[in-house]
Amino acid sequence: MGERDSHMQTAAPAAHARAEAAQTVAEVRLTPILIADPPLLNTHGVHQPHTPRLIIEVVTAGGTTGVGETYGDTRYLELAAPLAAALPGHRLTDLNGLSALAARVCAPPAQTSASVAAGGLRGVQTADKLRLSVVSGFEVALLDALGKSLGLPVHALLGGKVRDRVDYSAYLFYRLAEHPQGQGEPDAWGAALDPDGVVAQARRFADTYGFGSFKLKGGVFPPEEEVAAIRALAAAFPGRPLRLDPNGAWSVETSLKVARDLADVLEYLEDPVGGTGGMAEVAAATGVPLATNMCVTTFPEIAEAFTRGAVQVVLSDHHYWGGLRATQHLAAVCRTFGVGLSMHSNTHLGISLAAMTHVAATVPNLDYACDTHYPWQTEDVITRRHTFHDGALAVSDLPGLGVELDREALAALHQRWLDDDGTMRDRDDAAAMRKADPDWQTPAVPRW
Ligand code: GKR
Ligand code: MG
Repeated sequence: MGERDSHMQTAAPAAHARAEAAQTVAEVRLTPILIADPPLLNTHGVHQPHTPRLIIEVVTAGGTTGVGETYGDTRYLELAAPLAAALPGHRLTDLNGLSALAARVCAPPAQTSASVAAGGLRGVQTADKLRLSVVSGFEVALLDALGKSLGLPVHALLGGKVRDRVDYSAYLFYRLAEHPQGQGEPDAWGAALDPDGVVAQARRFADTYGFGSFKLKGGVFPPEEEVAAIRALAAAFPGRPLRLDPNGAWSVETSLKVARDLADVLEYLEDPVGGTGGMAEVAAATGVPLATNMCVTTFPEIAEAFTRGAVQVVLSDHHYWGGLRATQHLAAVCRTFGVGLSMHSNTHLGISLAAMTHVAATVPNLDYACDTHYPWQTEDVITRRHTFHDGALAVSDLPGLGVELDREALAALHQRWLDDDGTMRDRDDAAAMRKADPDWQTPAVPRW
């Protein structure tokens, strides 16, 4: 062996070791924040003026910072802290190891039983699901850092994009003009409490962002009023895909009546009734496709729902499914069973929207425009907000997620979290509603 060959043999592993060391996590920063949220109504109540999010930063030994975002309520922070403490020394590429590490270090939060706690707007909250929601924020931060250190966009790390644009849908809400008792800042949207208000809101969404499909958050008013609102949308936007989502507030009978009334205009009906059994009953008796982000929210829930034909569309959400790769796995299962795929959204900022867009770009069977709350969020922690054109976002080819943290904005929103007296650090739509109606309780289901 010549001198040059032997040098190459020792240099290559050395270069690899150096690259690997540079791609190792050196520090993790967790920043809980409170962001402004408008008075949007749902079947539980109304959004509070501020809502929590958690921003995760991982800094590598090579000095690269990756960012992630997830839910910021106390029970998520309690899980994120031990994972952040255990992460230094972890390789960015070891995403499988991240899940294993989280399973080891994240004890179930005190207020959630290891099995199943009360249902919410996003289905049951198991300890596993809470942990996965935290893991997903870290996975996104690791992928962002890895992409930045390699000069590759996150979609390339996920196998490559199959589309250059991702379509989003207008997320319409019944809403108040202002938060009860004058809390928070009023905005320019005004109230939307009837079909005219809903159509005016939809028009503004269509004119400003170009959205071509519309979802109305229902379960707020008696079903016949919500049917009238969907009818008004159908008349104002003929032929456009329409969806209605009462978050499981209806009985099987009511769900079937709404399905009959709106069969000619609905793209799908989302979680009309709570639980796989009820969804299966409704699905068996209507041709309107049923979508869910409530009864199929984890892998163990898939088998029963799919074999019973309870859902025709799953709304994936990388936060609670456990990350971007888990979303791809879910997509593969849906493809296998001929079940459609769309994307759910909860109040989120630009980091999560970037993550959603990257993974959505890699999924061949993304059959529907994705939900997003983003237009309702006027604050952000990234320097350049995302802009929708013709209802879609262009898929970024910049390294990582393609977003840059706005440190000043992050610090200000964190200060708001520090200053909060504890009332908004945990989302509580029923408590917010009690400011307007002191007797309000989260309604029992079925509500209608
Ligand atoms: O933000 O009020 C809301 C929504 O109801 C949200 O919490 C749901 O999780 O958007 C979600 C949904 O589609 O059910
Ligand atoms: Mg939903």
